[in-house]
Amino acid sequence: GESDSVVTLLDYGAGNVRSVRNAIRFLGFHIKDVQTAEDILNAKRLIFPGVGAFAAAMDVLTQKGMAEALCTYVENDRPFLGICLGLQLLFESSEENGPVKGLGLIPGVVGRFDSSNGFRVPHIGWNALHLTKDAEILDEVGNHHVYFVHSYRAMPSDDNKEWVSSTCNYGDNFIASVRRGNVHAVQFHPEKSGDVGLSILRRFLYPKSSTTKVIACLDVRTNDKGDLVVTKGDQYDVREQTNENEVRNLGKPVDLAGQYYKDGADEVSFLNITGFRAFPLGDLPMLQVLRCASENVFVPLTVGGGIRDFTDGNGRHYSSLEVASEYFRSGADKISIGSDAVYAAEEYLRTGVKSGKSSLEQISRVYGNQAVVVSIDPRRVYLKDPHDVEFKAVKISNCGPNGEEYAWYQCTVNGGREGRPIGAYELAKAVEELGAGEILLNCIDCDGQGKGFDVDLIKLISDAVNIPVIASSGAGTVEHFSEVFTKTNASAALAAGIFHRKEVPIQSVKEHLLKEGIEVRM
Ligand code: 1PR
Repeated sequence: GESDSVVTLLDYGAGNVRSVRNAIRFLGFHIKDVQTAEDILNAKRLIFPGVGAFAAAMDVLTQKGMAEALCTYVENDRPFLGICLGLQLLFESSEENGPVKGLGLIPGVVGRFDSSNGFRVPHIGWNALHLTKDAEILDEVGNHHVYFVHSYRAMPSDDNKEWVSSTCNYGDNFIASVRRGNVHAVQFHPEKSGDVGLSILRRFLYPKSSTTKVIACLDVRTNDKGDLVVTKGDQYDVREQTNENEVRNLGKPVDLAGQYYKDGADEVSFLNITGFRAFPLGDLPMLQVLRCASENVFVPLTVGGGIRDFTDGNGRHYSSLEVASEYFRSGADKISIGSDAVYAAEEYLRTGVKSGKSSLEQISRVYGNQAVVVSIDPRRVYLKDPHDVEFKAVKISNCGPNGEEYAWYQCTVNGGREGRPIGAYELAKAVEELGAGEILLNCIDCDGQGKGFDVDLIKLISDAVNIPVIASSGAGTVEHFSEVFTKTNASAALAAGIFHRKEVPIQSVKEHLLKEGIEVRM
């Protein structure tokens, strides 16, 4: 829509931002200038070209109430690009005419270059970046140089290292860019750094064109002998249709995860599918699996299952934050919450108030939105008339068994065992409000069928929220992957059975997507 090509620009009139405006327009976007603090909070994506002096900038921002709005916007992990002073202002303070307090979002003090080491100050000119972590928007920089004009800089430290995405050497190794989730800032001027600079702006503005992701998912649970195995549901039923009726066993979690990493999976997910019964911290094998897997898997690892407040047999209470912290300490980059998020969303929709107590809110507040995925387990409920229910219903591509042309998607808890009075649409929007950074969108009807994703469901949800949606359930051929990326706004596609059953290697999926013109990481 129109809002997709609008960029909100925070220009507090202290210097030249014409070149930033020209670059944004050159890339095909319209500019909406920030007039009030509200404009910041309502921005779909915000570029903040800090120009002029630190103190003057903070004065203007504070006077206009924009400093607080900027903090809220950044803390909500909304798409943000700070440029030059726009990076420095995120820190605690600056020595420039200082000390002057900054926005205080990143630990550290901005200080003047030390010219005694023969490096002239200001640092004016082209220089190389040393990437320290995946900065996404810097992917095309490689060894190209970018253009710097500054006398002050922030230095990497233990307190801010989770933010630093690149450094640059000019007498000392200062911070050249930071990134956390959707929040980016660069010390250099991309609008003055030639094509590579424009590529940085383009990657920020067109995040969707940044690569789609193919995720391998391992549903794990203990089998009847007590071994933790990789299993796979057939519409969530993991037991073989044999008279032993044993839990399907598709392999060892650590070995398979390592294999999928080697096969090119962009992410690996573990779902502890009986987590709702067994207590994960008691369930040490899951943590052990995670510790071992994370030694050989160097793409983001997500773990879900059983993340909620818990009281064990001796009455010892564990908060969901403690459970999640244990998973993070054991090597998870993200955790996913299923059942507990349904209850939190129901509560929020009932009261309209964010209690701040749900596992989703607690964990995203401490670890950032980008560390929390909400996994939705919906089942399709066919309708003759969309107004038969109070929940969002859609016209479906394939009629129901009695010719129904509509359906709503009822959420379930406890691994699909219990239906709840809330639809996937309502849940997705509620959990986005409550701080979820991503949605893992399963579909019980399609799970394990190999007949394709539920494109109607995925389109409904990926159009309803601004956070990334991972399509899941039903992948059976490489065409199913290109179909879901062309027909919906899913950012990733997750599959299990097709990989566990060794029907289609991950590489073949990616080669097919590339052939279809869909950008993937090869
Ligand atoms: O409710 O917070 O303890 O989380 C439980 C988690 O375990 C949820 O993410 C839920 O989706 C998952 N889960 C629970 N029971 C099952 C089951 O199968 N009995 N897995 C289960 C659901 C979803 C994907 C699956 C895709 C792709 N499976 O993991 O792999 O549907 O499958 P396919 O490509 O083979 O079609 P909580």
